[in-house]
Amino acid sequence: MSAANQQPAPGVNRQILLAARPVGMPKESDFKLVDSTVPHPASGEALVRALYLSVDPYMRGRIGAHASYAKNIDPGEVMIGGVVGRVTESNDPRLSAGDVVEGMLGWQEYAVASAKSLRKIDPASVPISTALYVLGMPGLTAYFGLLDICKPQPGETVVVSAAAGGVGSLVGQIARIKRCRAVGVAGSNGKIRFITGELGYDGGFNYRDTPDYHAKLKELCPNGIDIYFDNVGGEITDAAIRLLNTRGRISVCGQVSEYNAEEPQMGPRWMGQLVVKQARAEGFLVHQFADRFEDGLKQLAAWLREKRIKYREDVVEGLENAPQAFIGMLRGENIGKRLVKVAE
Ligand code: NAP
Ligand code: FER
Repeated sequence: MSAANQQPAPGVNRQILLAARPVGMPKESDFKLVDSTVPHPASGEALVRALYLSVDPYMRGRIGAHASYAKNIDPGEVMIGGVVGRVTESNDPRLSAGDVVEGMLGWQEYAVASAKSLRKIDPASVPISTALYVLGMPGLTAYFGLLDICKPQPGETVVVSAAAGGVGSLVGQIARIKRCRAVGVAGSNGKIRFITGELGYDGGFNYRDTPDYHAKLKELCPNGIDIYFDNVGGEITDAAIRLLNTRGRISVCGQVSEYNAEEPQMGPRWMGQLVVKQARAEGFLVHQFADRFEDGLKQLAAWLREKRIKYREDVVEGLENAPQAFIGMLRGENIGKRLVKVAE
């Protein structure tokens, strides 16, 4: 059902709630679409009508049973998530009706939020959806996760997993801007064509039809791996670590291959590789760089303007299709950043 152009009934706020904590891969029945009433902004707040919402892997952690880096969503609560929307009513001098803003407003058509928690977007200078991608959380993740954690040097080889997804698409391009060789791992031949043909990755392979990841990476990285940007964990990571060069760096951005696992996954114990290679693996959360987001966004916007960064959005239409869009992203359906278009 496509409802992107459908006007909501006046006063009705359609919302998607978590219905049940998923076990393993989430199912559509773990979510519930409900009608609620449109809230009113109090002093210092604005009412925002959602235009795009983002579905991201971190949400799997937030709806799960285990404690994460932030409070989990309980069944009955509105799904969290980043949204770009239009202010329809404001009770704060910083915002006016008609302004386009980005904020953590959740999977719903309308939300109130404090004006200070909303970031104003200039729709004249960039497509508004970029606030959820290149010029938003995933862009900043690629930027700081590669540049700060790994400090790439010209001529180095950078391997990226989930290379055709939102973050991974950008990491390879930033590596190329820093004059590194970029090699990507992704889950289909179409994804490999996308990263090598359109994004400028130097090489890549489809892990779903490659029997020996280590042999393939060795072929694609004849000088070894200096930087591994890890989005997935599991066997791809095991193979990359074996090829790490002395003083190699691993940016542990995510472990999406494990997000639906009910039990901890056991793999080869590779910590010894860090010893003998005098290498470093460092995890990060993008918000640890919040005080430098403005610098990151300025640089990403410049690269976008100069067409040194290309991006693809994978847009699903209709709020009611957000659960399916989210589940499909976890399954690897998306090429580029998956978004949901809620309204024109
Ligand atoms: P994304 O890459 O656009 O989408 C997730 C991708 O994961 C899918 O397209 C799929 O691509 C891949 N995947 C799913 N199951 C997999 C498996 N078993 N093995 C290998 N690949 C699998 O998502 P994103 O938003 O850009 O996020 C990418 C990573 O960054 C995630 O790990 C996320 O948690 C992390 N992240 C971290 C931070 C932070 O602050 N640390 C912030 C944002 C994102 P394939 O077809 O290639 O399998
Ligand atoms: C954040 C820190 C990390 C955040 C998202 C993430 C939405 C994502 C983590 C992951 O995908 O593992 O503040 O805000």
